Amino acid sequence: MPSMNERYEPKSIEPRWQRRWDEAGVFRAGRREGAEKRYVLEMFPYPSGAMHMGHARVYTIGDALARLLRMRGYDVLHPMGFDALGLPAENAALKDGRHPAERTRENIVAFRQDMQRVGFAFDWEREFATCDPEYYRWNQWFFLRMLEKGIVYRRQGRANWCTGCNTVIANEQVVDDNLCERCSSPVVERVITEWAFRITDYADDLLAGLDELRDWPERITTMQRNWIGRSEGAEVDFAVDGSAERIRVFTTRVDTIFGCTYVVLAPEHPLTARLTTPARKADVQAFVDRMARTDAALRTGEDAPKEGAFTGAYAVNPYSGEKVPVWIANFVLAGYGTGAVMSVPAHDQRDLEFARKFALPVRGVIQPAGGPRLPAGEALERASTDDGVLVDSGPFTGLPSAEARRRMSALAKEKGFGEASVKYHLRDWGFSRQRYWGTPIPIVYCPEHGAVGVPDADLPVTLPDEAIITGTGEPPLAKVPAFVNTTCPTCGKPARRETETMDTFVDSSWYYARYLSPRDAERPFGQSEARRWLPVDVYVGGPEHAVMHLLYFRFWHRVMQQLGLVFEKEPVKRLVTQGIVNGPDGRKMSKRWGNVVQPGPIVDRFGADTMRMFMLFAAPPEKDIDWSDEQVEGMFRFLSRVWRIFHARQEVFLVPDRLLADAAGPFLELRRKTHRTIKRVTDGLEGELKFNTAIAGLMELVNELYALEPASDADRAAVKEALVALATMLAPFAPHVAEELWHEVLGPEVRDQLLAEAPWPSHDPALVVADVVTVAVQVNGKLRGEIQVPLAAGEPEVRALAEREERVKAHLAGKTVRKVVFVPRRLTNFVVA
Ligand code: ANZ
Repeated sequence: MPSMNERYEPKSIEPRWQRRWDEAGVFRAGRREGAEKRYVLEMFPYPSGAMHMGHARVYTIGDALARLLRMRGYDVLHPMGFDALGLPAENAALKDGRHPAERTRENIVAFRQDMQRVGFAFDWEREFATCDPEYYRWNQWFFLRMLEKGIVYRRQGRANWCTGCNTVIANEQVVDDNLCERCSSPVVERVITEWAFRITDYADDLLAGLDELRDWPERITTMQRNWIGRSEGAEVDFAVDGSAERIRVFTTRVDTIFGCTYVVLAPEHPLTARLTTPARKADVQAFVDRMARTDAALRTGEDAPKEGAFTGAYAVNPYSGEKVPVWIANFVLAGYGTGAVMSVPAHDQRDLEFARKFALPVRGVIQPAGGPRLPAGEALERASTDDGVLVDSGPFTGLPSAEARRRMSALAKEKGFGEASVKYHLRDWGFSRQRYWGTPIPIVYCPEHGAVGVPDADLPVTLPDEAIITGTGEPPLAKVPAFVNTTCPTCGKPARRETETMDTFVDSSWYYARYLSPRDAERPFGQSEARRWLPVDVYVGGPEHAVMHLLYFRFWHRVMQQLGLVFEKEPVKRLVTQGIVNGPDGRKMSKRWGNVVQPGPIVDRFGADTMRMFMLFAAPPEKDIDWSDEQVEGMFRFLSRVWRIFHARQEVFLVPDRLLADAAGPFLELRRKTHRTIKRVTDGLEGELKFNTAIAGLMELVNELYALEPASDADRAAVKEALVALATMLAPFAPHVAEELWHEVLGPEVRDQLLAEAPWPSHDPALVVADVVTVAVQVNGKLRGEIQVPLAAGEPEVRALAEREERVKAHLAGKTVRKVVFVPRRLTNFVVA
């Protein structure tokens, strides 16, 4: 008789199985060659001091899925690494003077330990950190390939300068009210030279790809679509009255041009100074200066009051010949379109607000189809922005908007004053950073040869150990002469190294591919590995990455495809964005609210399995959850209850399975319950990730088990079947206790095996049907038998069962069935010759 420990003690169980899994290497990918692959990935962490609840949740979700898929027979790749470069380590170094490398290494050790204690099934042999020179050398290698292809270039431009981090940051890192996403300091515009990726060349392709991403949350693809912001429109030239200058505007609504009553330039527009009449100079200059000090987001926000100044100049509408005044205004940006707009206050709300403020005329020219007549301009309360039919629009009057846009663009082209045009809100990705803790950009500046790429053979260009971290905005690398002074790869004469480093979003743009061959010293990753493992099947991470990382890595994947390294366009088939773990008070966990719960102490107190079960049971992956001590305790009680039912039923462990066939009455019902639970749990898991309903199903099964007291060996066999199914299905969620109980119940049968790679159970369809009916079976109209069939059974199923009936068989023997008359739930009649 087996003898189980009476109490559930996770502390004595969890480390033991973690060791066993590790020794057996069960989580190593590539051990099931013939099997289909699945690549499950979670966004890798920035290794700050310790793992927090957000991490614990995302890795628990990915882990449950990876474990499930392994049990379902796939060859699973589930790797982990560290996104280790970046500003936080450098900012911390500024405070306490410790070297970022040292701090990062320490953090990684601590973080890895935290993860291992939760029992995540990672293939740790593939681990790397992006601060390893053996990783970032490939960032440099990619940079050089992209330089060759013209995808990387040096530009002079306006960049977002974070006044806190003292570095350039990407557009995507500027959040509401022009603050730095990371440190919340104000962001200002600065003119700088920088390196940039031509991501805009990929705008259309990135957009088109979104249509194929059917397994991404629509919210994310919509955000990407808006971020790329493709606008179809037209560019049209307005001649400046009395001058040879032309103002080119970009509009998406050229059909409204007969309603244009003024033209607006961005204050920074090069024509602003040239057009302004002497009388208006002082006013205009004052306005331009003020705008230079106001940030773009505040200027153009929908609620921002409309402000502007008249330049004194007039422009000529190329379609109507009408002269309209030229203004400058806060809401027109230099960086979008052509930096100039034709204003149609009747049909554009911003233009209307501006017109009201400065008493400019309002003239409606689009009659909404079927709507009430457009009021006169003076009476218009809100701009009417819908398409409709053109009125008062010269030769275009009467045309529908879309048709008018086509014809008007064609006319502009024909007459040479414009053309159809497509604009994007997406900007090229400036990735120069004036900081230390990043990938050095592999460029050497030679007085004779200019910017020369470092030869591949000299990679990696490693970060010097000596880190003079200034935080003042000058590149720290510029202060390390041993790094800066080098020779030109082309002529060998003295030259200087580039001292900027790469944005850390470069690191995360291709790390998923490095996991395929993390130790490869010849290439970023192997091609046969790419064929085997890519794309990532399921990627789990935070929705906050909708337009940064998740756009950049789609871009990078396309570049890798161009380089022949990968064989499909998209890096990730299915994206799962997990919700937040809030504090017990429903607010985001934060030191400020004092509501932070750390995973470490929870694991100490209740065990990793309880924490994992809580996370998975609280809500489906995409939903936010509130931490709840009561629910965590409830989960611990549930696992203890599971434990105790195994303990209470130890006598069933040794019963042979063949007795199952004899189970009857409530124990046949238990068998049905077991198989229905298998079906229910399985159905919602792989596809829909319904971990919470799966766990609910297991809870019901446990209740059922408590309600029954087995008396015969057939009863015991049914209980054993349920216990085995329970332990097996618990494995993805609470893997340690599941492994322990599975070994208890199956004992010598599974001695050297591990549940972590055991097959997932399958249900017996006959036991799953809810209800059965008795159906008469006739042969040539004579009753020859009665059979029990599932209520919902269709003809083929009933016929197959009927043909197996002994008496029916006898009457069919040697005859040909001409026809089968089938009445659902009533009868089946074989007409034979
Ligand atoms: C005239 C017009 C009439 C417009 C109308 C709209 C409605 P999206 O869709 O975002 O591409 N625009 C163009 N360049 C601009 C700039 N640099 N700064 C601010 N606004 C700019 O927006 C295109 C529309 O935004 C353009 O079409 C233009 O206003 C304005 F009934 O032209 B429209």
